[in-house]
Amino acid sequence: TDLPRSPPAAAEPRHASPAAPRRLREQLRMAGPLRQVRGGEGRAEPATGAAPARDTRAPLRFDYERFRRSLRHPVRGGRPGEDPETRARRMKIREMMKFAWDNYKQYALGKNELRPLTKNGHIGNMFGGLRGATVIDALDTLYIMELEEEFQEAKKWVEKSFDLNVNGEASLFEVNIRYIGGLLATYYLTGEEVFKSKALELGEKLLPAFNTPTGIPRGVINLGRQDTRFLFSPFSGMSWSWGWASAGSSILAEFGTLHLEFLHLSELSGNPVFAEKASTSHLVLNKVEKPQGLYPNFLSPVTGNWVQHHVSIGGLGDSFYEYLIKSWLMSDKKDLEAKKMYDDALEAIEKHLVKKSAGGLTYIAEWRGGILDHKMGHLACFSGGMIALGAEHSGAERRQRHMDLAAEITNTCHESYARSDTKLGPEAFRFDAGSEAMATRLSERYYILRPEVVESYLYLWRLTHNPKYRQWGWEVVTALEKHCRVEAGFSGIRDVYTTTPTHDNMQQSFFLAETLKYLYLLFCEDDVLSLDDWVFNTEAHPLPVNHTNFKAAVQQ
Ligand code: DMJ
Repeated sequence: TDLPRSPPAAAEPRHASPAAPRRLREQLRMAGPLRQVRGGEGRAEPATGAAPARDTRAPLRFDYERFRRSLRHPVRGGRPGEDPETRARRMKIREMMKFAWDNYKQYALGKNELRPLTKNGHIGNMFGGLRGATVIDALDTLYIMELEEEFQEAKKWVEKSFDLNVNGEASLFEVNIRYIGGLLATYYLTGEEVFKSKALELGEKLLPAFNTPTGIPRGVINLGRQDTRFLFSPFSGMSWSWGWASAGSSILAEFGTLHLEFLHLSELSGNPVFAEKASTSHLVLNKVEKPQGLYPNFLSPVTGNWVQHHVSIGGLGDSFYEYLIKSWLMSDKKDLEAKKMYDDALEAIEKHLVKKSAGGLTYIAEWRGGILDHKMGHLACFSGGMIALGAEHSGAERRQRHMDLAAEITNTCHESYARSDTKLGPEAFRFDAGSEAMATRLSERYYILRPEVVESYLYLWRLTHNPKYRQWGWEVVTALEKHCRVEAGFSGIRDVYTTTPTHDNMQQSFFLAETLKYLYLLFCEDDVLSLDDWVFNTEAHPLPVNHTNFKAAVQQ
């Protein structure tokens, strides 16, 4: 999701651990590191609840070599016999990545993003004093594209300059998906300890956000040192709800987008606390009544009840659904609870939100207390890929229905690009007042280098091999080159409906993490970062599927 920023609301006291997390902690203690927390065939514990012998063993030491041997496909590299055009297109995208990185390095290294028009850096206020968002977001893309020199530059910055000793209000969600996700992915890809230790250290700093009556975290966390002997800041480790979120609520797409990274933090540290914290939300969400089976976007971390009935598969809701299906996939299909939550949620979405326009375009509307808003955000366009990924693992009837739905939504998102003058899509498009897949409000005409549409192209390509997805991806490359490439990097544009757009002077870090990575992979063979071995977090950082090797490692 992408959220407006505003100063945190009044500080609230930290709360004692509630009952539900205590129960989880007990389950995890018995299950051992990265065993599935919830029910399903992966649970080996006897019904008696007797703790298995390995309960008392020393903390896990993650066996990286064993993990690498468990991968079913090589991580990167070209393959013999591929056609020259595909290779040339991939190399073009690699060149774009180098250009984006080189300019960031030259003008903004250590800042969070590059401002390509003014040739300086942007810090912003999303990351609580952390710096180098673009470095961390770019690391795995540089590695996968075999930009070795550039990868070494980024790594050097992490080793020498990435400072976690900061004191400021950060978005738990953004720090998790960009920093923790980027560091974890790079560790798994390279085995370099520095990425693992930084991820774990940062993960620890996020834990106080979960100190609420329900265990559902608040959205904003102060990253200051929590050791009171140092009196570093009176707000250190405290958390807040976003000032703009109604009645101190937490956001579905924020507290629901932690599982993938937090399970891996537990895996690598041997400490179940991360998995425990992230898993609490499923317990709470399974208890609360859902209007027509739908999940509203705002939930109180105090009562565990919904605060408002706004439902969206775009901003504020999006990656919650994504992490349900991906949690199941990452668990090697053992987290049956997450799979059921996903299946039920998608069924409700199909029933209440999926609509067809007069012109025959399928879209997913938003829902406000029972009233439909016939609008799709650019963010919602990730859902084509997600639904295709889920369809792949369904029974025959559902599989076909969901593959069709995924293809139709992806087609609609492509239309939102095709109907603009720049061939890039607007931030939101509507299906009302005679409008079809076009922005109707001036404030929704911008494009900020977002990845969701090419993300869906990648999944649809991998799952169908219909050449139109590569063709559509190439159209995006051409449009980016024409309208977003400036002298010193890539910039978002303020209006996709003019061929002489004004630039917004921002090279978003997710352009390097996601947009360019997904485009590159679209022109790779399927076994480069194979979906058999990896799941992409919502910032496109690949995290490994837990094949049986992890279990074997903890049993040694
Ligand atoms: C990224 O940070 C992630 O994809 C997130 O899930 C949504 N917003 C941006 C990209 O648009």
